[in-house]
Amino acid sequence: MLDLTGKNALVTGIANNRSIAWGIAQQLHAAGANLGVTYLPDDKGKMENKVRSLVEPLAPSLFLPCNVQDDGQVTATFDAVNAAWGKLDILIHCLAFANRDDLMGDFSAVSRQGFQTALDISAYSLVSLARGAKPLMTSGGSIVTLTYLGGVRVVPNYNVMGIAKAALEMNVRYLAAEMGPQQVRVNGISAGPIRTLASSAVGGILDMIHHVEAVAPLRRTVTQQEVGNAAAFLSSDLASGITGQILYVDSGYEIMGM
Ligand code: NAD
Ligand code: 0WE
Repeated sequence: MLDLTGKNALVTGIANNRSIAWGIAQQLHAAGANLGVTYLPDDKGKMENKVRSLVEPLAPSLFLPCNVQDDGQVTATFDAVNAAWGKLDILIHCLAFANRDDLMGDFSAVSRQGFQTALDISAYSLVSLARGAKPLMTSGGSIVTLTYLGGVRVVPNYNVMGIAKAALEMNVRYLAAEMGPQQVRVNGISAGPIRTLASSAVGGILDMIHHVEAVAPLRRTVTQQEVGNAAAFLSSDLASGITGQILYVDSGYEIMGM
């Protein structure tokens, strides 16, 4: 049985009720985990209020602002985890960002600044969050991040995000090798396209979803709940022998060549 009772789980990347991180948080909660939630703070506190009321039914024991571009906020997040829990078992990294203009047109048009922003928020953040989590994962642990096929193959318009996901997936392997001796496992889930805040802002996402529905072995897209179930599995002792892997939760789309 999938049992996460007694485990402390920190979930990043919840923006609204369509977020993949929200699907993951619900499954971790259902499996009995004690939750901490971080959100991306904005000037007016709108995101804070929205996420706070969304996650209320899951009764998180920590609710913290964490903009991963701010090292101070990352440090403060793990200081708060240490103070409240003393130990961390599960870290969910479920965030990404590139400038909208860089997700259309010629890939080669990306600026140095745009490249740095995408790689900073979408890839380096796994390194900084893992570094913060490492000393708190004193009885082993599990780190799970979200990636996409566009980091392995060319997907039109995914552009600089593809390079960021390639870096993210390599981060998974280097972090898994480093943290394995202390029984911290690091894995990625490569999800098929799902309608979320991030993906809906992208032109043509519906066409991509229809393409998956037509050609993927399961002839449908995946849900946030299905990704959440895979994340709960990877976070649990059922996956105790699995580290450094990318698990495709994509209705089988990745295996197809035609
Ligand atoms: P989403 O918009 O719900 O989540 C993206 C999150 O990133 C938001 O919560 C946002 O607040 C957060 N974020 C952005 N910049 C940040 C920063 N500087 N600091 C902290 N947080 C920041 O969209 P989603 O689709 O649920 O995306 C979650 C993850 O899933 C991303 O890594 C994305 O690449 C990945 N993914 C999405 C799909 C898809 O089709 N939706 C498919 C595969 C992988
Ligand atoms: O990782 C993602 C989404 C990443 C994303 C989306 C946005 C839109 C709004 C990162 N940054 C931004 N910045 C914004 O301003 N996905 C896997 C979903 C996605 O995005 C695509 C896709 C798919 C699938 C972009 C182009 C092509 C396909």
